[in-house]
Amino acid sequence: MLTFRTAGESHGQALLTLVEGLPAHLVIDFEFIDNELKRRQGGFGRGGRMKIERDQIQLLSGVRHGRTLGSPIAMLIENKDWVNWSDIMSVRESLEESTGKRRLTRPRPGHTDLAGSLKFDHVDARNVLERSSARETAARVAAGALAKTFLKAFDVEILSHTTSIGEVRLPDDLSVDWKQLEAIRDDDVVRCVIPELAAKMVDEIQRAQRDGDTIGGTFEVVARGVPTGLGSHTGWDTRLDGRLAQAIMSVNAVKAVEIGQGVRIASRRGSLAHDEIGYNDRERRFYRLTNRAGGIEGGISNGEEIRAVGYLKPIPTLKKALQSVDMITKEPFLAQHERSDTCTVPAAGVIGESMVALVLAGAVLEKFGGDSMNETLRNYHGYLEQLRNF
Ligand code: EPS
Repeated sequence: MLTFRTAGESHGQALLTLVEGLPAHLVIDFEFIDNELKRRQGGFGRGGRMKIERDQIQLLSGVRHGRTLGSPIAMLIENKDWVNWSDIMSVRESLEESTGKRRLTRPRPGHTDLAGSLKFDHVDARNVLERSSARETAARVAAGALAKTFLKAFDVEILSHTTSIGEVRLPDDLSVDWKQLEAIRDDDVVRCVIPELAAKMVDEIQRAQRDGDTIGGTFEVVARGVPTGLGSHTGWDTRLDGRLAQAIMSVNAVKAVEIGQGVRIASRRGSLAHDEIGYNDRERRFYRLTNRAGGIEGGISNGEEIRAVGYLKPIPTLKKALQSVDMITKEPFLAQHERSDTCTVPAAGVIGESMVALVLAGAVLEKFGGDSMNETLRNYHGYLEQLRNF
């Protein structure tokens, strides 16, 4: 079973990721992992923090001479900003003066501040927000990069693009193809495939910035090369669509997930909602004339591209603060403002890719098993032969 865990506070010393269950002999591409981290750091609308951080992994265990050992893999990403917070975020008991600094007692509506403080009995919401911060997603992307590396051995590739920022959106019926996704440059500021819309998206973010406001949007993750048969209809928690939805929904600020055209087909008739079936004699495989289902039927991958859309709310740290109540005095106040981003949709697409990669890599290992890459690949190729002979 593939599992991963992260640890670390946003302004603590470092972020950590522990990945368990990858087979032995997977060749690690260190540059690829760092490049994935860099992709996540980009995007128009990020705040001052991204000028400080230069995310890179230190791989600490589970790999020897560039290959996985089959043992737990530990990775560390330094928080460069920590030097400015080492007293405030000290793990040891600290001076009264530094514990009081950067205290947050006026919770931001839409943030974890209040619910988390009440639940964990903290009078300083910093004890909550430091972990709920989207900084944690850097550690997820490191794990996701390993999952992507693993999937590549099975010819599965994953990319994403921005489908809307605020009111600026791609046409509903436009299906962006793989070539268009590949053409998005790593340093693209909004990661939208239509240049005129990309320019409007930048405007939309700038306007929000000027107003001291924030803005949300949507991204689509596409996985190609996924074999038929990942996930299962046999249990509520084995369904691949449900697992993907949970994984994408867990990305900070994501409030809804759509598989394929799931939201859009809810208002259509059945005759315009499903994907008709064809058979390719030469390749000896079934295929679909359309892909409204986003590559999953009955919770099982059907061999078409897997497509999932994440919907992000505008992030809740606003310069133009909303009404709140001080947690200690109970007096009404405007919520506290922290340095933050205006828009994180382009970065969220990269994080979405990682979450999809982790779910798919887990589903591949569940189906094909194996302790070494040779064993997993042998089982996989045997299964492909079975499909061709069906
Ligand atoms: C975040 C607030 C900002 C973001 C941060 C997420 O950080 P800071 O409070 O240091 O300005 O930049 O995102 C990251 C650090 C990152 O790596 O994505 C928040 O409150 O969620």
